[in-house]
Amino acid sequence: MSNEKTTGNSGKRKQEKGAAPNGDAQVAAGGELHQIAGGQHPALTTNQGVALSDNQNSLRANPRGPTLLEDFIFRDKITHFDHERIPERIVHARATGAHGFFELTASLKQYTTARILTELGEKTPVFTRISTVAGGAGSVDTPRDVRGFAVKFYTKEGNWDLVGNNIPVFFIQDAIKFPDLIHAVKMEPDRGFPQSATAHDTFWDYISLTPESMHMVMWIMSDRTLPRSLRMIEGFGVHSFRLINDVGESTFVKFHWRPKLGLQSTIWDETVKISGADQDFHRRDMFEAIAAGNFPEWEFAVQLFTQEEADRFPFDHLDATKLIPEELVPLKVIGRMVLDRWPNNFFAETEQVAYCPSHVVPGIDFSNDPLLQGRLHSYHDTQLSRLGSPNFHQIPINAPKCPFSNQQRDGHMQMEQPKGRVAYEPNSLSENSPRETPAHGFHSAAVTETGEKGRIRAESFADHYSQARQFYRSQTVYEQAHIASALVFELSKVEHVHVREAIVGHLRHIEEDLAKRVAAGLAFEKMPDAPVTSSPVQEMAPSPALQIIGKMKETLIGRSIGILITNGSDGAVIERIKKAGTDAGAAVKIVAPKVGGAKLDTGLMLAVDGQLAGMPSVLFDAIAVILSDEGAKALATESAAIDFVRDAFGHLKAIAVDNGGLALLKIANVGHDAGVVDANDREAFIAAAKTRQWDREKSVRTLA
Ligand code: HDE
Repeated sequence: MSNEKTTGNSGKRKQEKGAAPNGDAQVAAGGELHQIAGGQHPALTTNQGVALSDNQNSLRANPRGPTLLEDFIFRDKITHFDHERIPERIVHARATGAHGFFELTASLKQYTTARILTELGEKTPVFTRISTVAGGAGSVDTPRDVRGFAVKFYTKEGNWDLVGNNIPVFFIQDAIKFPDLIHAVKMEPDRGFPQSATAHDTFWDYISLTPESMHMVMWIMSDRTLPRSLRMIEGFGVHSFRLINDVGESTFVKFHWRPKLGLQSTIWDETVKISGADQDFHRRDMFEAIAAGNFPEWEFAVQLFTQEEADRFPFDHLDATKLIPEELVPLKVIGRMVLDRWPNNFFAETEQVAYCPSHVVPGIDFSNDPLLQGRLHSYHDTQLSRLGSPNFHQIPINAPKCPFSNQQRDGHMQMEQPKGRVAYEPNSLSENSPRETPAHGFHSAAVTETGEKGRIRAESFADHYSQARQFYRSQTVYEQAHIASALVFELSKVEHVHVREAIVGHLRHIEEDLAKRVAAGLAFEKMPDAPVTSSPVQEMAPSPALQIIGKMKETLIGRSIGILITNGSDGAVIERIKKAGTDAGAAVKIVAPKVGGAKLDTGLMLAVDGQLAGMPSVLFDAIAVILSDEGAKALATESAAIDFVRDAFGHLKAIAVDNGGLALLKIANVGHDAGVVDANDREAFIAAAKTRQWDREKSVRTLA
């Protein structure tokens, strides 16, 4: 058959040959390369390797007639397409992933045999996936939500998955409660909303009946759940694990990731607006950082402690609603992780990666934390239905990079072709089949377990409020106000008054003042009773390490500055601000009413990075507004320009202005404080841009 098929319109037909738009010849044959459009292109084939002569027209009985069932090329393509999606993760569906490496800088040889924790300077490849929890795969990057922080280390002794979160504690103490917690937070089943939000009745109803969640509630109502960038979050293994050394002794360990760029969060109103301006805010930020060679980096640290030390803690470390304050057990930094490569393919890697907390290597073991124990089952189980086969470990992103071999056989999508007649162990028929390695193989910690069998929660798990109080009291006044306001916001979305009251009742155990602020924010006429608790609240010393503001670094590295200009703006001032920002490490972007550019006072047409309506100030950490008088006048009736400056001020950002910029601020009724500086005082602008103007907040919004 000729390559020139009849479509009934020969002029259109030529255009539809999209693969060769310039009309170069395309003669396909399986597996061969062909010269098309000046490049070497492989032939387009079916999955059986048969070359396609036409990828634009299905086979029809006549040019305008029915499509034929015979068209195996159409069916090959469409059937595969119909099956492109796999079930998304029940939780943590939305994520950003990247490759990188882990490098050990201090050996833990005394504590463990795991080579990844003892071989100094070794670079171990990793794949890290950072996720939100509640939303579906297509949800926005910036809801108020916990971030998952999962790292797969491809060690020489097998894969080790550290599947943590950006918050060091969790909602519940026992894995059997997890399905209820998740059903409560996910969209309500009768109405199918809200997508990815805790601000609704079923979530707070469940929480009000689950006092063990109160410590986690303080964390999720803090700005920890509103990260400025995934590069600016901490990661925590949450549970206690064990390390086992060469003489079989075990030590408890908690794992921590600390971002090199410091911690930073956004303001709630800013977060809401970012969700509208850029639904992929975090994914894009990570993508652009890696593409620019600004590789995200974290320190890896451990808290090590013995059973005897644990026995003296004023809480049970096996309870995942508790953390070990850094002041009690200091962090020891032992390594770093750098993410330096974006995946080639989102589905193949970020979607198909399968983390399981049960993936550990010799020298690392589990504690008895009942939440961890449940997770050891759940993740492997979920991968079986998500990836559809017990052979998911053979998918390249999941396969160990060290040799692996056993007598497991067959199953869906088996990629391996084991040789020989032996598929069992022990055997005497094969010289070279895999055998146990008692000396170096995986050993569990030899611990003695005693006690009564039963569905019993340990008495040591009964204290639900002390660490919640410690967290709240450790925050700066600004952060406390954000927590109180977040509670008012969320509970204001709850329709059932008894649920609002029950939560405020719990807050009374945490901090009476917090309860009062929230009650006032909800316009309660009288304070609800606090629930009965069997465990008195303990006073624990405040831990400044629990703040965000205390851990924010005064730097512009990893941050961005937006300069708003119009026709007639002062080119020299723009250039100097841009240089000052770039020299300080910021990414500087120019925003103008038209994407094609703006004609400066010099007559030069300056290229811009974004159009005003599509690049609001919520996408920047600080702004400069450099306008001619006419420019300021023109923007006076432009709501995107008014919002640009008003939001920057409302989100406590530094603003540099020239005369035109100042005029716009006046039109927008934006105030003037230490964070609003003359564009010629670049030093003052850069200093103000490195932080947020916290004191300004009381002048721009009513906080609880
Ligand atoms: Fe998960 N969790 N989880 N979780 N979790 C999943 O596994 C589960 C918990 C965490 O990027 C699921 O592969 C149970 C704590 C992360 O692919 C599922 C319990 C922590 C990710 C599951 C918990 C986490 C998951 C869904 C209560 C912090 C995303 C898809 C005992 C330490 C990993 C999947 C990725 C994902 C179960 C609680 C972190 C259903 C039963 C605590 C980062 O298996």
